[in-house]
Amino acid sequence: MNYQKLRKTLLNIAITTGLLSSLTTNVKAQETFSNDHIRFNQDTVVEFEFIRSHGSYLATFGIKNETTGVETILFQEIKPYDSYGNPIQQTTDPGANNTNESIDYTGTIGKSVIPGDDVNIVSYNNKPDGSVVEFNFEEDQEYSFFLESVSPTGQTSRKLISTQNYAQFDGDLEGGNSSDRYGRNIVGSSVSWEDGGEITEGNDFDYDDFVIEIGGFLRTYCPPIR
Ligand SMILES: [Ca+2]
Ligand SMILES: [Ca+2]
Ligand SMILES: [Ca+2]
Repeated sequence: MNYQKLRKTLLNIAITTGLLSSLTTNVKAQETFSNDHIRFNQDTVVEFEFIRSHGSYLATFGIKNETTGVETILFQEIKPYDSYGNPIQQTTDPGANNTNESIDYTGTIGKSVIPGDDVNIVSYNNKPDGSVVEFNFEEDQEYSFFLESVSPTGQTSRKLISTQNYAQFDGDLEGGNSSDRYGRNIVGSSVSWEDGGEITEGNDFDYDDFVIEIGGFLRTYCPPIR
């Protein structure tokens, strides 16, 4: 059984590859998870939760396996923001981190943001459908995150990589509850992005343009009931 508080999972894949004897033993993955490197020393499934986006461009967030070159989309916008097409002027707040607020080109799951086509969706009763997906990091491979953003006209397109200063990492993959540098409560690791801004405005480094939370707790198994 899994604990109810298990909101996000860091699961040793050995459990699902037939090593049943390991069910009662937690084998802790050694991971590096930062701007510099994303790497695990064993195959590890990690859950990603989309929190909110606040950029006026159409965003796509994913992972690149730097060893193989394979890219996987985790979440993508299907329109630039929730109220796109609504003639009411957006309230913006340049330079302010608006992650918990509903101004500044808000994007939410199911309205303008959906999971990638090739990822498993993880269902939670208290989470919107599609807001949590899982990804299997292969052992000893180097990964990076990317954020693509395209202007509504398609004229401007850019792709940012998490090894640049456009991504902020806060919290800890297995750290449970904590807060990010803006004082927002987070679970696990939070990665928040500056998307480069509109071509006329440029960067405002508000780091709310695309925000996800990753991991949270090590999955713990109870011994089988006899
Ligand atoms: Ca957007
Ligand atoms: Ca903002
Ligand atoms: Ca921004």
